[in-house]
Amino acid sequence: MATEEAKAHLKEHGWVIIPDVIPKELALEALDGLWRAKKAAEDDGMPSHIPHLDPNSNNVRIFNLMERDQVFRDLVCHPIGVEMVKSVFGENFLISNLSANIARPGAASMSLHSDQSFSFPEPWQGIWVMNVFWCLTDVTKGNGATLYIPGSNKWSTRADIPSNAPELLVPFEAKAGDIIVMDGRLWHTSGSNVTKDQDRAMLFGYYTYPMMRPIVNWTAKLSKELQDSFSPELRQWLALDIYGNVPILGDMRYMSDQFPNINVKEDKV
Ligand SMILES: O=C(O)CCC(=O)C(=O)O
Repeated sequence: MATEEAKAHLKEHGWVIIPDVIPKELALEALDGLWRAKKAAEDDGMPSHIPHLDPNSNNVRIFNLMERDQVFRDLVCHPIGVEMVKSVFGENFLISNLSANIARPGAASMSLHSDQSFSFPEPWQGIWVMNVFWCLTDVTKGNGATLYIPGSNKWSTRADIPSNAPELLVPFEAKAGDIIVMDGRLWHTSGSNVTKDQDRAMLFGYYTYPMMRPIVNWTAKLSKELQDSFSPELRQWLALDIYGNVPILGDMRYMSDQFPNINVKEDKV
């Protein structure tokens, strides 16, 4: 179970690191799965270097992990990650994407961004995006830890980004098996891997408030056989059923219950 302190830290600072969520052996198993997924993606003709994201191919990007291995489906549904997401969104949310970045020696920073700014127009007055980053290796400043700007979860428009933003970046250092939970408004970038021989691998679960259309159209992407194997809960989190966007904010009581003291006269027909 996640602690109340972790939830309060996330709410105030826009991030929290929760240590030892999974054993290191499982992190290693997921890392092996990532390399298998990279090979499978290449066999499907999908590149692992995305030039508009990363300056060079030492950042290895792997997408569509929901379909690749049970270990990834287990991690994106992990009770502690889900509990943290629910602590912000409430009971309803969607899984929007599940991808990974292995920063190999020589990897360099992508853009400074907040994940919410990619998919939601400003002003960002609420939290509509959440990330759970799974550390599959130890993550250090030297091997390319994600860099973030403290306090940037309070910025609501691009005009709030100071001109010296890169000088304000600090690394999220963590161990294999830890998770870093981030509010989608926190501005961050990938760090440079300046080591000679250490890979830094992270898996990214991207969750949204249920009004947002997922980045991946899971209905189109995942095989019918795989979809049919999912629990009702996972089907709901992937918006696989008929209603992807269930209204949850309104007051749907009958008007007579909403305004019990008002006697509305019915017109005679
Ligand atoms: O690899 C990282 O450290 C961060 C990646 C990231 O922020 C992204 O892909 O949006």
